Amino acid sequence: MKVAYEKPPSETPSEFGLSPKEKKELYYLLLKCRMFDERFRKLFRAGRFAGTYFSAVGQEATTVVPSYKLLPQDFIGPAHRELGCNIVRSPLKVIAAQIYARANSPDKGLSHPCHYGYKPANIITPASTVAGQSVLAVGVALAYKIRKEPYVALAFVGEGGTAMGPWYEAVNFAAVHKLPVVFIVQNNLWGESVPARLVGAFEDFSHRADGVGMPGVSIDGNDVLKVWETTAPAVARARRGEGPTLIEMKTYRWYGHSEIDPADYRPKEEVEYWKKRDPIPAYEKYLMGNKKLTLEEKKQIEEKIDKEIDEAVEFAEAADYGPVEWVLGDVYADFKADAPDRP
Ligand SMILES: Cc1ncc(C[n+]2csc(CCOP(=O)(O)OP(=O)(O)O)c2C)c(N)n1
Repeated sequence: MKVAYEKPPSETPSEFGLSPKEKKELYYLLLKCRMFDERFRKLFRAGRFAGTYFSAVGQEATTVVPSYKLLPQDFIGPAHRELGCNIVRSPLKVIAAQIYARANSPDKGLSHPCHYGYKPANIITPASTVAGQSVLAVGVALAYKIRKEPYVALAFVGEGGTAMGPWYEAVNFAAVHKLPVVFIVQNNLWGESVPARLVGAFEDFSHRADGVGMPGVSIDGNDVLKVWETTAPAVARARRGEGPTLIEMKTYRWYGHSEIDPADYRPKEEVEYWKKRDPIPAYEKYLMGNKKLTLEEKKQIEEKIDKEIDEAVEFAEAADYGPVEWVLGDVYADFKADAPDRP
């Protein structure tokens, strides 16, 4: 992995230092994201829910870390691989119900699996149209600016999505109007089976920022502390009204585009290379080396997460599907079939 374009953030990292307790909490969230993801891959393969499943294993740091310590009023515009944002801000049972497409999901079970959104967490259900969420995030940021509210929107997209016209329009508009947005581009080298080199004629996707007059930076998206030290200043800058930032995070998805994709278009060596750069053991090693985490604590955290996942799966599996009228109810005015209480 080459990062040719790394620029220092505008503030010194120490201003945004995490306490030992917060560092441990971040570890818990990263591990929860990984364990939930691996469990749901298995559940899909066991036929426990339909459709497909979009795993984000390997990319956890790029979503969990930027979502950590945001204000509740801050907004997140995720795409289909942003499980980590939801792990930080939404109850697991809500996420599980969405994947299972059950009536108690926030989207009434009507969206595609892994299109997680949860209004109380200020996370919008992503549009299936790639990059659509970046347009929405910019709209929300514009509202924050007009209302003079000190809140920030995070807009996530894959490197593939940055080739979309609407994404460019969103980034350009945010730069012109100095909107409080942080654009996070997760460059995992592949958009379905299309390699990054066929999407942008450069090594670093942060160059996309150059043409719109926005600061852009490329970083190792598998380095937990680096992600924090880059994202936190960008969020603070947006909150101060100084405008948007684009952060390219270089990372990798370990598995296929979704669970129905064997991903045999990728060289084995590439997969192995990135698996050795797993963000979670590297962070764990850092914590243990600095005596901020013990093996015993790690075991306790794993047991706690396992239990939380069991409960979320039970919640989803105990629920029904919504009636078919709900499909029409959200399209035609004549079909008024609103869902009952949802989580
Ligand atoms: C406009 C549009 N074109 C194609 C698709 C199908 N599609 C869904 S995700 C995806 C790949 C997106 O790649 P990237 O933005 O790099 O994100 P990643 O899947 O790698 O996380 C494609 C082609 C879509 N949903 N919308």
